[in-house]
Amino acid sequence: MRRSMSQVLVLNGPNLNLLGRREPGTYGAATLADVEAMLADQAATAGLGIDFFQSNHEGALVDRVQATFEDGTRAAIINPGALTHTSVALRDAFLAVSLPFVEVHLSNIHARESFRHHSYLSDVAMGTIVGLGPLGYSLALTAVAARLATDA
Ligand code: DHK
Repeated sequence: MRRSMSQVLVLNGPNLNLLGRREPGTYGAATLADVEAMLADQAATAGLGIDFFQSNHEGALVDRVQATFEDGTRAAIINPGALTHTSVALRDAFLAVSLPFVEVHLSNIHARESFRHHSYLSDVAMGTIVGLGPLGYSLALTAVAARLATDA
């Protein structure tokens, strides 16, 4: 059966609600609303349904990933913020629901402090995009759309 709308979920973790105001030299001038508006336009052009969720709380993000079991979400894009480097729970949530996802970081985490070099998500992600600013989210959506087109 072919679905008319594919559902993509865009997740952002702690402190990403402050984009545009937070360390702009590292994270840029675009706000999260700017990024989400760009992705909404891109998704509409691609005929994809898209949802957004940001939280500063690990458990809320785990709950949202778990909810994809039932809500028709077929792939995700996530910038987990600092939870990238700490959260076994978020990793396990993605594995629990078998949801394909792309991991995005605005900054190049490999060019920063060593504690940012390890991600608990990268080895179970479809792919990772780092260091390209908001463009990384757009490239991730392109990759997810291609994946959903082949899975349809
Ligand atoms: C965002 C954060 O909040 C940091 O904790 C990560 C990531 C990097 C980013 O580059 O988008 O280490």
